[in-house]
Amino acid sequence: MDNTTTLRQWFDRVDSEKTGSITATQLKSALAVGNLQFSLSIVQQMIRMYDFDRNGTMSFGEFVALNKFLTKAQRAFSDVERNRGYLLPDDVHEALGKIGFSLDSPAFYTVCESFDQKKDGRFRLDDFISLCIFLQSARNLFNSFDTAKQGRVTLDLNQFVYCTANCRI
Ligand SMILES: [Ca+2]
Repeated sequence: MDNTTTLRQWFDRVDSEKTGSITATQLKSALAVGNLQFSLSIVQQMIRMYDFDRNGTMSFGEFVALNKFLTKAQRAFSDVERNRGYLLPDDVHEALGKIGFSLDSPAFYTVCESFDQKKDGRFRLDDFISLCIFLQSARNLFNSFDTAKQGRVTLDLNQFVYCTANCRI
């Protein structure tokens, strides 16, 4: 999906009640039709990331922004999947690098473990996208605390709880 007309048609189909915006449940089932299985909480996270007017649903403009991110993740996945249909952890590391995430080993392996849905060390496109959505939300949240742009934040317990609750998948 990379042209506006196709996106518009897709969006309008998903917006079955013609409200001009789509909900997390609608988005989840629409992605499932394309064989991408996401948990509702990941889909809610997708919406939160691009819900610029903070109304809890996704307008077409917000959806275009989300789609741009999804396309980027999808390209990184395709670049390294070598027609197997899945990524191994090393490939995940390489693909994440392509979209600008460089994690150290403890962070990387912890994230991999959380998003390896079937616990078989294989990351399908939906696993990989979920992982990217999580990392992007974590980065956005981190940046919102790192106002001095020092790559480091100090949190009190309330802020820490706020962060973990926000990133919980
Ligand atoms: Ca919105």
